[in-house]
Amino acid sequence: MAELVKNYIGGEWLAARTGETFQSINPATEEVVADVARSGADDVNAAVQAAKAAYKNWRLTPAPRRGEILYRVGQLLMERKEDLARLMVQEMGKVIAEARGDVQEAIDMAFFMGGEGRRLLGYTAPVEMPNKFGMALRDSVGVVGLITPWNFPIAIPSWKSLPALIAGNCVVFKPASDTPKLGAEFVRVFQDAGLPPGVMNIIVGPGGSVGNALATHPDVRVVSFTGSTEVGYRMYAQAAQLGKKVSLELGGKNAIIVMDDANLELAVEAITWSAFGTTGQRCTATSRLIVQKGVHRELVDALYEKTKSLKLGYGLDESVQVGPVVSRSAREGIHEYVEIGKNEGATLLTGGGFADPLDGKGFFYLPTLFDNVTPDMRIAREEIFGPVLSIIEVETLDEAVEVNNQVAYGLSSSIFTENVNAAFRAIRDLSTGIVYINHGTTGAEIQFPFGGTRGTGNGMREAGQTALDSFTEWKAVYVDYSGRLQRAQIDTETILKDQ
Ligand code: UN1
Repeated sequence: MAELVKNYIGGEWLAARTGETFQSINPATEEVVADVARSGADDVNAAVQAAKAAYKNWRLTPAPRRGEILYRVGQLLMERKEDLARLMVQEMGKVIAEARGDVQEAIDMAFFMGGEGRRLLGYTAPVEMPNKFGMALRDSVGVVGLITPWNFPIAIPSWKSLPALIAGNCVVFKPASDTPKLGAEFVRVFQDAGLPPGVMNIIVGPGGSVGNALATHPDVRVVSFTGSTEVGYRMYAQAAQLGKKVSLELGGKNAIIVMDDANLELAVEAITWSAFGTTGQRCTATSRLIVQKGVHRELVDALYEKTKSLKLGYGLDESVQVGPVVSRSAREGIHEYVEIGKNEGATLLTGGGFADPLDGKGFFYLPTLFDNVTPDMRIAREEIFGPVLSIIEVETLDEAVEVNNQVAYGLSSSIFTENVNAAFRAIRDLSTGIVYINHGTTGAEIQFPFGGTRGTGNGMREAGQTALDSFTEWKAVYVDYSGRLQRAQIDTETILKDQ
């Protein structure tokens, strides 16, 4: 039996109370990466109780001290970067260079949020009365539940846990069932960095039982979820009944617009990277290419050649550019969309089927290009989460923007143009949470807000200082040092006269 991935509750690694296990599978080799505790609601409850108990001291620990622990987390992540990256390739399939980038994102976030330990800025403002002082402070909220996906198994947990912890909250973290070992190794970093027991807990297991129990637990004040729109909105509705704050990062249907005046060589590089990097399994991946008529043919020809040249295989091989998709069922879901695209009348240029670079092993799918896609087709509207790019031709910038904006999601968008006026119009009019000029739709940096409009979320943002909004509540404080009753809005004039 492989090593068992356990829960970390109150500073102890424990098997699930159910006694059951499941397996984490390498999507390239189909080997077992780990046996994993199949936890349930009782484990979640134990973790929430441990977090609640630890909160008493953690909220009172000065934020700069909390920040020092986060700096140690950053340091340990740096030391373990290569090991974590290799495990990531094995557990979810992304190629090694990208896996290193995933860990790097967490390192960046650890140092950024460590610095927040000496900021967590509030503000003061003048008040109406003499001898009175007013200030607004960020306050911790208590126990927060973090539910994360498999596609950024270290980065996304870092976006959620680090701001939550620096603000003085305690965490119960549920990693995706496809990447539980990475989740556990991430938490081990906090343990080794000296985070007090109970402040950070992990429960591994299926979304249906563990995720649900966490999102509906009465003692969990905030739920931060990244995953599918369907699950996210269901969770949002349940949490609303219980008065919880919810932060959602859901689907995307991101587009790159290429104008006639674009640098096409650059555009081809960027499109290929954004569409097929991480095998198209990023929320920010490019799944639509909106191309102006004049360069359609030339761009598609170049893109075709580039797409055909991509090397598929096991991501531990540094020369491999595209790894497998995460699971057998994910591959089937992608293939269903390809069939839908063909039935809708789109032109399949290349790809459209399983790939087999490892001779019968692994869940590989060929990078796929569909041309002559119209905006109403399902492959142009629905998130596929795989290496499938739909190409849509337009006549003008206005039409391109309209096509971009008419999908249900609004995470990331991009335009390639050498015309500064067109670029600024696009910045103004593209209705996504992230906009790129002359760069693909992926590659957000941690110091800026990350998130999207419409069906991509619920108006919250991760990363940057904005991340603190999810994990804090404002406390307004008034200090009256006049020694008398000064009624706001009422006594203003008389009190000033008495001065
Ligand atoms: C995601 O796909 O959910 O901007 C996160 C990017 C990465 C993060 C993606 N920094 O593509």
